Amino acid sequence: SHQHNDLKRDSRGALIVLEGLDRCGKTSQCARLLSTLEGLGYSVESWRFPDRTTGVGRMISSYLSNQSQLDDHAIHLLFSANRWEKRSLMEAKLMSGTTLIVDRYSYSGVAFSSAKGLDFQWCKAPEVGLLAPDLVVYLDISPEKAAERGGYGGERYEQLEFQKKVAESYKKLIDTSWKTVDATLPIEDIEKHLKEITLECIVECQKGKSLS
Ligand code: T5A
Ligand code: NA
Repeated sequence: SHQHNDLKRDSRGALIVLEGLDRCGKTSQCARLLSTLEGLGYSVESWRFPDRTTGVGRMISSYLSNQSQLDDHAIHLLFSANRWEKRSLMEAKLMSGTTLIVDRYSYSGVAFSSAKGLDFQWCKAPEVGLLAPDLVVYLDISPEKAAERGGYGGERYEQLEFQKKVAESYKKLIDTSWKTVDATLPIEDIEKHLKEITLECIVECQKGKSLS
């Protein structure tokens, strides 16, 4: 019917973010969630930050792989700029009805930089004005357990002592709106849980919750 078409056109996609320590399983779960939602007929895309494909992203990638050195503040602002350069495209996708599953977002920016000792509020400031997620899922794993997974690959932050500090920073960021999932469960169990909570969120957004 006419009304049905209007509803469809007006409904927007959901901005869903997965966060956690290195090796918590975000990338595996994003891929599974993408195919699950596609299978259900949803318009959905999988994104990740850092997006290493842009000019800024290449600077970040070079830093993470220890091929370049940067002041802690400078790299923090590059991570943030990497989100800002994608903001308008993200907004357009969401408004056109596409759900975005995002592997890391502003919270990673704040958690990792503040774990180096940078001021917490200073770290948050450049993120103000980016799109607010409709759902943040924290894949919860201890730094010790994460370190056992497939071995760290040697990127800059993949060290147990540093990851312990990142875990502490995340504890300061988590609020009641986040959903925490035990990341040590079998992959299939986490997948099932994520499917349930993301579907709930997508339905809410389709009902017309405005994008903040
Ligand atoms: N960063 C990022 C900042 O400092 N500031 C920022 O603003 C942003 C956005 C790069 C680094 O940049 C930092 C954070 C990072 O240190 P990245 O490229 O996203 O970020 O790298 P990671 O997030 O660290 O990606 P990883 O590949 O290390 O971890 P994932 O994606 O969490 O984990 P995944 O899915 O690849 O799984 C890791 C291993 O565990 C196994 C998998 O098979 C794999 O071997 N696994 C499980 N094993 C048992 N049980 C389960 N449930 C499992 N799930 C996965
Ligand atoms: Na990593």
